[in-house]
Amino acid sequence: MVDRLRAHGLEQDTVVLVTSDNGPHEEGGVNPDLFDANGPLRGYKRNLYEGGVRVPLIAWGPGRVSQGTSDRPTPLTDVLPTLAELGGAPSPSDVDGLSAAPLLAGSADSARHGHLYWFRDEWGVTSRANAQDNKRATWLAEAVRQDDWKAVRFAPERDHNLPDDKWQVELYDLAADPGESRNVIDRHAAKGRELVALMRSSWKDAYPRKPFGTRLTLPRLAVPGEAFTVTATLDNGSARPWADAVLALRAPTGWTATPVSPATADQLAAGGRLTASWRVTPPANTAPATTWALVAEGTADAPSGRVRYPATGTVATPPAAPVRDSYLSDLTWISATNGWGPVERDTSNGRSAAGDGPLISFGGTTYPKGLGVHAPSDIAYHLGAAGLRFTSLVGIDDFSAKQSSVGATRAKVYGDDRLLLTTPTLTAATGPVRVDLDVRGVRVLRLVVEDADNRTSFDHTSWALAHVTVG
Ligand SMILES: [Ca+2]
Ligand SMILES: [Ca+2]
Repeated sequence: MVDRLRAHGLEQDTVVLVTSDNGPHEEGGVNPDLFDANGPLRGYKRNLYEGGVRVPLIAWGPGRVSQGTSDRPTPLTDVLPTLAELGGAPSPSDVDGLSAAPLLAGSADSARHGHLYWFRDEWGVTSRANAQDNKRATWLAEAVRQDDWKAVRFAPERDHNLPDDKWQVELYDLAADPGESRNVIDRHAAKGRELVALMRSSWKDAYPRKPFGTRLTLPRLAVPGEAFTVTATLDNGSARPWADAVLALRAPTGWTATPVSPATADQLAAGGRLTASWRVTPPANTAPATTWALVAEGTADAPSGRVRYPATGTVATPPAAPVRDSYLSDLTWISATNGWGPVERDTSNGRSAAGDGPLISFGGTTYPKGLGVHAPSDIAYHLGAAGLRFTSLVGIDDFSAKQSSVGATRAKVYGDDRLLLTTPTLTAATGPVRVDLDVRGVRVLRLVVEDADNRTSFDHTSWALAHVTVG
C-alpha cells in the first residue's frame, strides 16, 4: 500500500493508521496463541482485560508522523479529531476523542485522557475468552483505566442499574502486573470505589449529538408556479468560533430563489447557528411528476481554514392537474398509503394482493368507479386549484360487511391541510355517506380513512364514484 501511495505521489498527503478494535480472537479456527498474539496481556476479544482491549497503533506519514514509540493510551474515539486536525478541518466539540496529531508529530505533551471506559453487553462466548473471564463472558461488564490502575467489574444479572454492591469488582496495578493476574481490590478498596464511581459517571443512557454543518428543510411537494419556503441551517458544532459564515442555495435551472432573511453572519460562535430562508418558485411549465434536487451550502472561516458543508434535499413536482371532469381513479395520485395491500382503482380493497378486490358495493348495489381502501389510508391528488366540486359515496364496503359487522372507520377529506369533511363513524349498519364538497382553490386533495374503534379488522372502506369536476 505504501508503495502504491508513493507511485501515485500521494505519500505527502496521506497518513496510514494500522490498528484493531479488539484484541486477538479465536473465531474461524484461529489459534491466537500460535504467535502469542496478546503477548504478556490477559485476555482475548470480548474480554475487558488488557488483552481484549489493548492493541498497537502503528502510524505512517512522511513529514507528519515522526519516528518513535509512545505509551499514551489512544482509544479509537481519538481517530476523528486526529484526522480532522491532520486534514485541517474542525472537529465536533461533543465527542470524547482527543486529537493525537501532536503525538504523531513527535510532541511529548499530546493531550492524554483522564481515564478510559469500556462497557460490554455480549451474548457470544468463545472458550478462551470465557476462561479468562472465569466463565463470566456473557455477563455485563465494565472497565476503567486511569493511569496505571485498571478496574474491571461484572454484573451477575443483565442489568446495568444493578446496585454497586452486587457487582464483582477487580482492581489491577498495570505497572507492577501488566498481565492482570493479581486482583488488589482488598488492599486498595478506596481506589476501587473511585474507579467504580468513574464507571458510573462515564455512562450515559442517551447521548443526543449536537448539530454540525448544514441541514436543509424542504416541503415534500413543489407545485409549478407556486412559491414555497426552504430553510437551511449552518451549525458550528466545533469548539472554536467561525467567521464570515454564509449559507447559499442552489435550485434547479430556471427556478427562482429569493432570500427572505439574511444568509450571512460575521461571527458564528462555538455552538452557534446561522439560519436562512428562501422563497423558491419553480416555473409554471416545470415538468410534472419529477423529483428535483436543491443544495444548500454553508461556508465559514474556521481557524484551520475555510470550511464547506453541502446538504442536498429533494422536492417532487406533482402529477399534472386534471383538465376535465374526472374520476379520481383515472388520475395519477401524488401518494397513496393503505392499511392492507395497495389502494385499488375501481374495485374494493379485497385482500392484500393488488387487483384482487370485487366491484365496489354498498348494500348490494355495485359501483363501476371509485377507490377501494382499508384503514388507515391516505391518498393525495393534485387538483392545482382547477377543481370545482368533489363528490363520492364513502362507506364500509360489502367485502367487509359480508364477512363481519365489526368494521368501523371514519373518512376525512382535506384540501391543502384544511379539513373539509369528517364523516360520522362508518359501519355496515350505517351504510355509506354522501360527500359533496366545494374544492375551489384546493391544490392538494387528500382522502383519509381512519380506524374508528381501535381495531382495524374488516375496515374495508370504498370511495365509490370519487369524482372531481373542473371549472
Ligand atoms: Ca387488494
Ligand atoms: Ca375499525
